[in-house]
Amino acid sequence: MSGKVRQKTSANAADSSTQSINERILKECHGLYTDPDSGLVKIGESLNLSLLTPRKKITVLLIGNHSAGKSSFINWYVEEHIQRTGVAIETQGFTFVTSGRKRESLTGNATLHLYPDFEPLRQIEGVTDYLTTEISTSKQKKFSLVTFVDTPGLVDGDMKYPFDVNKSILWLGDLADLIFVFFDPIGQALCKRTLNIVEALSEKHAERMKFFLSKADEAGMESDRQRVMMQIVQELCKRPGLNRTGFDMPTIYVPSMNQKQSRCVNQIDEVCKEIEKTINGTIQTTLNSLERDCDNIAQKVEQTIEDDRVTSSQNLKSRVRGATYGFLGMLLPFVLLTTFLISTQHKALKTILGQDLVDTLTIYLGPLSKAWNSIPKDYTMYVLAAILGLALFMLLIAKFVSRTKPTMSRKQRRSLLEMKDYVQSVVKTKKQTLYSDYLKQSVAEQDL
Ligand SMILES: Nc1nc2c(ncn2[C@@H]2O[C@H](COP(=O)(O)OP(=O)(O)O)[C@@H](O)[C@H]2O)c(=O)[nH]1
Ligand SMILES: [Mg+2]
Repeated sequence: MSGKVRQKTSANAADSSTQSINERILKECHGLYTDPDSGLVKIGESLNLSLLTPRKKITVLLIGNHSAGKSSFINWYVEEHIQRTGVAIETQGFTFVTSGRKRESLTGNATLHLYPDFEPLRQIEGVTDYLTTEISTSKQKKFSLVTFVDTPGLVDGDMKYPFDVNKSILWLGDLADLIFVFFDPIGQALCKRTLNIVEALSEKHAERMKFFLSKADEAGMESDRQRVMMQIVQELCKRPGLNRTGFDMPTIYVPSMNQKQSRCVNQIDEVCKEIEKTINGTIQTTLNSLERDCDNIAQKVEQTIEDDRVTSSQNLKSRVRGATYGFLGMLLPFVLLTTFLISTQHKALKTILGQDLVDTLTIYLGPLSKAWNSIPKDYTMYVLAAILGLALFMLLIAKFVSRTKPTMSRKQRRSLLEMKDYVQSVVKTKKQTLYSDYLKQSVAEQDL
């Protein structure tokens, strides 16, 4: 007996330790993205890369008819009476059930602050007033890694919801990692509204959806249960949007509610397994995305530096070209003016340049200055103006071709390289450690 107890305790200890490893992995990954100084999101922004921050928990959306046992399931999972059960349809809204440091209830506004991803829900009129968050301190099962979203019970008929339920659920479905559909044998198991929503959701998220026959203990004898299942599956198969080859539908019930002592098989553990599977999948995806994002950042840094190098060399070419045109633009009027002055034997020239220089220039520029004499006197002004115009034009070209593009400062380049170094060494090493922690733990789990 004592052996059994010890075995159980050690299993529990292993469970809580693995839970904390997974929790830690997701938290640390989240931290690597959101750190205000060196977070990957911030680094990404500076490189024009938009990176998605991984979530710390998975989101499980529960949908089903009114009274299908959704809230009771959450209470069973969390092992705390958080959600009121058997509630009237009119008062039902959406409840986020999550773990935290203290028991607390949040209003719609606070909920949207806590879950910024869900902020667009505000656009659906009236929803905010029907949103709440229940924070529980429970650490049961994998609750510390799960956020349940309990939805209003669905019914057919004239029931008026104070907001657009269908739209809200479809919208929540986009953000959920898992969508559990509860069909119960007694209630309106085949409520049209539920089937419509299920069909619409499965068009986009078929692989995330899992169906369960809830409150299976109330289904009566095995034959009755089979009939109910058949009916549900038949209804589902009628829906073209739900083109699945088969419907796996474990039968579940909250053990403590089995008042009639039904001997029906309870596959409620399947639900827990689905949750665990999704958590493990999320951890792997998160770590893989972390690696990919690091590679993308490093690549982008290299690309940016290469682009900058190309720009720098283009800038250098532009400068050389600009200087050449500029030099020509300056030289042309100087040469021509000098030749002109030489040709006119201007005195000022001698005073400015001195006799020797004028003599040298006369030797070199003599032939050109002779050209001036062939121009009729009346036209010299025009020719001069044209030459000056040409020179001005050259200077304009010089200005135009010497335009440069901005390049990085040395400091900027250094900080880029630091980023690359950071993601390639620090973050990747961290990722490696987290991955091996995860694998060690999951292999150990299988050994148990
Ligand atoms: N026998 C039995 N009753 C259940 C089970 N789950 C819930 N109920 C009862 O069914 C009623 C509706 O449950 P609730 O969780 O509020 O359903 P919801 O509307 O889907 O949230 C409540 O009176 C529960 O006590 C179950 O597994 N077995
Ligand atoms: Mg409920």
